[in-house]
Amino acid sequence: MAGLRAAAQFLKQTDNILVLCHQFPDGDTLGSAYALCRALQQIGKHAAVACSHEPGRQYRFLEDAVKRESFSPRAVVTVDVAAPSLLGEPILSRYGARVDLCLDHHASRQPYARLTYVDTSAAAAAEVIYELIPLLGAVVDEPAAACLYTALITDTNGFRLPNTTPRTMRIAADLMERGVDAARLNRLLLDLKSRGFLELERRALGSLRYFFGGLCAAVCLTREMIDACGVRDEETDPLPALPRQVEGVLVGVTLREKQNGDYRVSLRTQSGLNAAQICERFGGGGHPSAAGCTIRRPEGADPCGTALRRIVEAVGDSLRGHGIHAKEGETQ
Ligand SMILES: [Mn+2]
Repeated sequence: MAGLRAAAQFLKQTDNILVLCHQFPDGDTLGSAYALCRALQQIGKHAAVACSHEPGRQYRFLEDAVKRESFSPRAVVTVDVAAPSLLGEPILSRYGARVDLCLDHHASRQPYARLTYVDTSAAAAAEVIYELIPLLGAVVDEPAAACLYTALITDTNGFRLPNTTPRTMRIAADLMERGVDAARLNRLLLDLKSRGFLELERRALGSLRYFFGGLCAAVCLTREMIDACGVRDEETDPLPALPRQVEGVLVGVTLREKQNGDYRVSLRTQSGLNAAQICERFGGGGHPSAAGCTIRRPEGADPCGTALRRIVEAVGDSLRGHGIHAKEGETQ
């Protein structure tokens, strides 16, 4: 909390504050940034939010929480940004080297700001912002509460992930008491799918394959599939959750062809199998149960199959490393 008080003190003493989100912004970085920006405007500061990429359509309502202001920033704050590179372009070149304050909840991170406050026990950066707002002398009113609630359900996937704590639930309850329509936001942000996305999901399921007697499930999204459904790359983010939903699956693999022919691999694991360790073999990384890596332009007539074979081999090693001896190869 001492660090958070220092952060509040810094913000109270400055003005023309620019709040930065990470690239390909999700509900946490956006909701946290807009809630903070609103609180700053409430105490009479000039404040604005900036991001390298346009927010998805479902997040557009967050922008209504703040007045649009333009100024040349005197202070630069990041929320939910674990490393400057995650700011993306053009924000990285413009502000990456002059971040005054970093507010975050990521455990693996590099220090890059003059002042940093990180709470790794927070399920979302929004929990940090929720505690910061009263220290600024501002109040969490209904629009700010909606921003923070959006952030919470994004990073906890609707309070389903293990990062959800009693504190997360207490904050959510308080946000509801401040006027948040939780059911409406849950539907808007967790349930609603575009027809294009649903079609892509259908095709992804069509590509579903099982390995090791069903302990590993994999789906492959080719460029052709993604483009045919008219879905933007960042809209495919929820798909890696799909293969792991299957009963008995310990490792879910999702391959997605990028514009340049590389394959982005997303791994989701259960039962202590380390997804990050598997991805590190291919130069990637992440969390123990969710990680990613890139397979550079796999060769052959079936590049996705080639990429998948390499990943499945690594998954097999990981299973054996855990003393799990499953049937080799593909299964029905
Ligand atoms: Mn976050």
